[in-house]
Amino acid sequence: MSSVFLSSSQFPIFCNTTTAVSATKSHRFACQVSPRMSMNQTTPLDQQSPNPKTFLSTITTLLWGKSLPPGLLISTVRTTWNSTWQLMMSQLAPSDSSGRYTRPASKFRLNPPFTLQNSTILHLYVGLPCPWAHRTLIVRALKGLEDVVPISIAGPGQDGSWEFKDIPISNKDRNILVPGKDNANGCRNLKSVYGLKRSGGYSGRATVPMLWDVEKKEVVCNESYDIIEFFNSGLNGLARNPGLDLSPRELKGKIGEWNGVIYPNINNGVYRCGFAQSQDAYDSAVNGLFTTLEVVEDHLTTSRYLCGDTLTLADVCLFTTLIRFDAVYNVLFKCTKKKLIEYPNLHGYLRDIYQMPKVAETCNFSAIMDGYYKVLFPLNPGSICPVMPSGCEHEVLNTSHNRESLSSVNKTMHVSVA
Ligand SMILES: N[C@@H](CCC(=O)N[C@@H](CS)C(=O)NCC(=O)O)C(=O)O
Repeated sequence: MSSVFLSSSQFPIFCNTTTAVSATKSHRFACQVSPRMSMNQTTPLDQQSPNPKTFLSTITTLLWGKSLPPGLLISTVRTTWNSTWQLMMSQLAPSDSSGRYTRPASKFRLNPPFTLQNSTILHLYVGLPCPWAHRTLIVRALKGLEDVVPISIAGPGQDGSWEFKDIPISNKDRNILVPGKDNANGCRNLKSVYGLKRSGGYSGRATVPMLWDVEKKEVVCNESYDIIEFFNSGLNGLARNPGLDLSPRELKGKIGEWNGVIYPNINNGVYRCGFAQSQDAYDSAVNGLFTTLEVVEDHLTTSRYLCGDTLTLADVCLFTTLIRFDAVYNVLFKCTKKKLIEYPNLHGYLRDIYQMPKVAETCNFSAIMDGYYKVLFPLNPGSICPVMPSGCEHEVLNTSHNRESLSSVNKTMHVSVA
């Protein structure tokens, strides 16, 4: 690569052998030099998006007086990028001293359990990419709580925070949930909703899912597991499907055991891979993840769901990670040892749950992919969203799973559809 100064009277811009740029006060042009294009061919610079290569070259030329030799350029950029990356990651994903991701605890817990009063009006705030919020959408749908707990669906904003947008109804696919406006408070973003809290104020992370008390203007809870337990058993007087119990007394022990394995190694395990800030931290996370997936794959050979014939809250929690696995975690979070589609039992189990009435409507793959690839900037600086793996298409997820045969009593989930 060689550098060329076009003219001392012009603003000196470094050009390599394939790109030449000149700029004068009155007229700015970019010349793309390629074997098929002569130096005389010009394109107005204003019509072009900024070329980061040229930008970098300009900076180095201004600071250094000439272009940096490639080796020095790479090591300078690597050092700068690395420090910036560490800084961004420490904001995005707090870690311990060995670079292991440590998920911040939820601030508002349902402990002791929330008691409904006659005047209570609940509202649920969610975001479609979020696996934790997805849990609450599934339990709400299975229990038939759509009228009792209306929702507002936020989308990720440019800075990664949750925002509301009024999407015209004509653009909405009616069979699938899409982001929209704040139907309870009319706020433009979730931070403002948290800010409306009457008692004590709040300046912490504005996370989804968040259950809101409309009358009292209070955050009821922002911990997904508390919310799904509450939806399962706390609103039966109002639910359309009160008979469905996703946490029956006799299975509570087993559910707890599975959650104790699945949460650290799979649900949070994928984040521990993606947000690892050292090789050791990644190695131990990825090892824990795939060892646990093998254990579950093995278990599902003879068991239809995690705790036997009955779908439970543990399955809901596992499902929302599995449904994102091939589209997001396998690629963006470096969970690369295997794709989910390579596990026949786990993939059949995924399809079994996906095909339950009302579950597919909660899975918006474009929103999921956009949310992760465009927002987690430090992991994907170019924001390029890859093509969706064919295994994640609705048609594939709708193929038969044949897992009914594993049920000792041939149970089919009964979910009343509105
Ligand atoms: N432990 C929480 C985790 C919730 C959470 O981390 N939500 C993320 C989206 S996946 C969020 O809203 N992050 C926004 C932020 O941290 O500012 C739960 O299970 O509900």
